[in-house]
Amino acid sequence: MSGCTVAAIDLGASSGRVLRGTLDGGRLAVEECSRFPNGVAFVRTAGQPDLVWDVLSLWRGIREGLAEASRRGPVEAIGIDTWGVDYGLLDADGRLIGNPAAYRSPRTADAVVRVHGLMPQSELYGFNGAQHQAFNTLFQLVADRSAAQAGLARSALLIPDLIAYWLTGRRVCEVTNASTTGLIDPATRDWSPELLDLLNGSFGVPVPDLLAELVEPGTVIGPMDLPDISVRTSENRSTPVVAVATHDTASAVVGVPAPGRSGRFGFVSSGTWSLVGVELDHPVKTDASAAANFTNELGADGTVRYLKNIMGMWMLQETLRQWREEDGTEISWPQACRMAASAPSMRTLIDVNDEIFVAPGPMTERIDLWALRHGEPLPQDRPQYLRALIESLAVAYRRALREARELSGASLETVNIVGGGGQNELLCRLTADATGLPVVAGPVEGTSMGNMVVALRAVGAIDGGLDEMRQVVADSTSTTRYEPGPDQESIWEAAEARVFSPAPAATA
Ligand code: ADP
Ligand code: LRH
Repeated sequence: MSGCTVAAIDLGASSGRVLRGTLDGGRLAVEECSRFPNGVAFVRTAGQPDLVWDVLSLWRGIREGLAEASRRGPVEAIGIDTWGVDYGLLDADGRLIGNPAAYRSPRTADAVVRVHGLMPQSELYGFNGAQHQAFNTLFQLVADRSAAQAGLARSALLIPDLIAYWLTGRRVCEVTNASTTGLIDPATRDWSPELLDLLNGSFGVPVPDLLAELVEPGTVIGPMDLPDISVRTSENRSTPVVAVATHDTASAVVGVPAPGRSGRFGFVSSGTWSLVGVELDHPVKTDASAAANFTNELGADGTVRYLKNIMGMWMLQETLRQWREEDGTEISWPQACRMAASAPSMRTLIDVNDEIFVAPGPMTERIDLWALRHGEPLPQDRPQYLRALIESLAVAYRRALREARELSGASLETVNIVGGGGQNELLCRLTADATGLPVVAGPVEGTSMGNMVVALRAVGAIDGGLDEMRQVVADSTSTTRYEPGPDQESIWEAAEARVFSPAPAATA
């Protein structure tokens, strides 16, 4: 085959994939080489009663996927992207100490109190511009400090950097993902000295020694170096691993098919989470931004992803799992969307970002609890639960995009939805109505395409910046456009008020 082929390792919270992407005549053709399940695992062995990632099973899936990618032909570069914030600890010999904890583990509650006791969120925000989330790496490192393993740990590698280390033997810390740690100053794109001092001085976490050298997206880490799996370039060299925009959201934003429109599209990276925001060329660290809990994560090519985490498809995933486990009902995604579409609109609305929805486990009781506490009617059947979740997501998107505009001054022409959630037609349509903006859905593979175009540029197959990379994505995929319906503003304004300023409810 002609053209230039790269492989993307894309680990999402619900599944992992290895894909090949071939750039030929300006178009990128993507093929899946392997897909393997992912999810947080409860580990109840003595000494580790916590939520962890089964990283060795992911590693097995990656190895099989790379072997398959290589069987199909030469590969000029490999890029890795995964979810943010989590890390593996390595000992002095570079061996992984235990399974990496998963961000849904509640183990950081005490660490949050202790950190905020020394430096309140408003002051932290002045340094890191990061939204408060109890799972930010900063709090996880404090929570891990007294664990026996922390005494052994010599190195902490975020998940994509851990995979890159296993593939190449080299340790780096790619900056887009590092920006999810809560330890980066988004203005300098470097570690915040004040926050490293806080971790080291007040909590004895041995930073910066634990942290690897920061690198920007596009940096070649090194050739793949595994004894038993060989992936080779067309010149028969061992394929280089490139630090792409290794935070999955950063790759997803590179993969938004809106060339030439940076700062004029709002994005929803829609998967297990919905990451909702705008792309800027500078961080916003005002008090109002801190109060709205917006984050300044770093993007490729010097950009800032100014966004808010919204609970996303997680609640739907867990609800479908609950029903499957309760009575064996298997509901596919298209079925779930049809069920929700058949239910009455605006019946039950909830704040999807309430902390009660973070932990794994049955959701319907928690939805009922929220509804009871806030004077919303309880859903009566399964379609009504699904409708409540999808409509409530649209309300949350509306609010986040309005805040993003107001706080950053961005003026938006479209909302671009990339990722698996872009296939949810009901949610796309409701988002157009709720925001009053046209929604452009696609590509589903935005994250892996964003991963691939940065790798392709690193090996010289694409020239230019974000516009050129986005042009490749735009030329290689079809998107679906949803126009907002007429006269929707007052309906959605009322919906937003119901969720975010509810009237006092009867006590449950
Ligand atoms: P992650 O990277 O977090 O694992 P993905 O980008 O793979 O997430 O998206 C997974 C989500 O995509 C699912 O939770 C589901 O909500 C949505 N999805 C997948 N397939 C469909 C479909 N056919 N119709 C509607 N939604 C879908
Ligand atoms: C989405 C994501 C998100 C993080 C969360 C931990 O997959 O990377 O951006 O906040 O996972």
